[in-house]
Amino acid sequence: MSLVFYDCTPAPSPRRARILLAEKGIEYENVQVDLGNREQLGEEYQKINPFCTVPALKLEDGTVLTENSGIAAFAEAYKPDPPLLGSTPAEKGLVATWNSKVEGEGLAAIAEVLRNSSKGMQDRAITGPVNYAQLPELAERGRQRIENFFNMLNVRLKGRDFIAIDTFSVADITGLVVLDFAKWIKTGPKPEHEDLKRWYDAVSARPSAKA
Ligand SMILES: N[C@@H](CCC(=O)N[C@@H](CS)C(=O)NCC(=O)O)C(=O)O
Repeated sequence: MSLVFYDCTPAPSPRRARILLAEKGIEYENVQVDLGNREQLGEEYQKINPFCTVPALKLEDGTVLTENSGIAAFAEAYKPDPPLLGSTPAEKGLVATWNSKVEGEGLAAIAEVLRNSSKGMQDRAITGPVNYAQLPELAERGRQRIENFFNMLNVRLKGRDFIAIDTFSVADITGLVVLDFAKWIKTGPKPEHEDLKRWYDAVSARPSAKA
């Protein structure tokens, strides 16, 4: 039995895992879950992932991993090269720190905007089996947060090729997905964010970015 990856190609969260698996050269069977038709909330998919989200990765022994962090931890142990979570203790700490920052301040801010403002997500402000109403103020706040995030990341990237450490890591994967996801809410780096744009052009050119 091979690995089975539950995916929805246009969505940002499964793309994070696809890029990571591509960097590692890990192969899998791809199963699409139609988020547009709310297939993630259906009985069949809930049997696989009761949290109703993608990505999910089913391992050869039937274990299902339902979080990007878990998929990354599995992949690093399953195929250690190239390391994407850092090699030394300090590197591992830095990668976890920056990945969490990019996820919490970048990805979450954009999701806050989209989920609290788009018509198609009216009762879906938070993922999962329970419906939550939109809070328009969170959408407004998310827009402020993402602009501050771009400023912060531009400062971090001054004189650096990668976000967390001296080599490409999962923090760069999350960052790349955040910048592309920002296009969904029609924002992105400003002309003055030269370091952020230099880094974005370089990571976007990696073959895995197409995964
Ligand atoms: N913590 C999860 C979050 C996954 C997530 O939020 N996925 C979104 C797609 S980007 C989803 O499944 N949405 C389903 C929904 O909106 O109901 C991870 O990153 O692994």
